[in-house]
Amino acid sequence: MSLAYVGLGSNLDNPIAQVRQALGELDRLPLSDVASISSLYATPPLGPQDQPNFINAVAALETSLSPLALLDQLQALEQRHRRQRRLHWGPRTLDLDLLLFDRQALDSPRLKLPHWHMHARDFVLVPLYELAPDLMLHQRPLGDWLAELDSAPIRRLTDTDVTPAATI
Ligand code: A4P
Ligand code: MG
Repeated sequence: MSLAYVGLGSNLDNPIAQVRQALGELDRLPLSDVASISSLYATPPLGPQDQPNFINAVAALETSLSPLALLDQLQALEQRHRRQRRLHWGPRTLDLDLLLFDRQALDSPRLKLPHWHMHARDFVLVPLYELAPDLMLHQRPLGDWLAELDSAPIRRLTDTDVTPAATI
């Protein structure tokens, strides 16, 4: 069994519902179980600013899949959420990033581990820290990376936000 961390992001078509549905779908992936999930966060967009805020979360996944087989599954899941890749860093119904896979480091065009730039993104580090405060990233504790970021603009959703009628 390996332990993988998956970052979820959505800013189209009811993002809270997209992310919650995807968390259930991750749990049903073959040879995989969701071990824990972070809170959901409302986060200002990185990249083009003329797009809605994102909902972000991180899930820890216990899996017997290989890293590439897991990536295949994540991409198939994105497709099922009718994701269209139109604009780099543009709006999307569901983005699933494979953040970490055990301590593996990979640098191929299809899969880079740890995920590109995750160490500089509050919408990744804040939910990940909730799940794994003792994690090391590029030989540094996660908390050290986090301390360098201004995570003020991201907001943890509360129960009242996460109702079916909620909007962001
Ligand atoms: N790829 C390589 N490594 C990985 C990995 N570890 N996990 C390849 C997932 N994919 C990986 O990804 C492009 C290619 O990266 C894939 O073919 C895959 O084989 P993509 O998902 O098609 O494209 P993208 O998401 O538009 O580009 P990119 O650079 O991955 O963007 P990011 O890093 O995913 O950022 N703002 C907020 N607030 N919250 C967000 O979640 N997300 C993005 C997208 C921008 N702004 C955001 C957010
Ligand atoms: Mg991506």
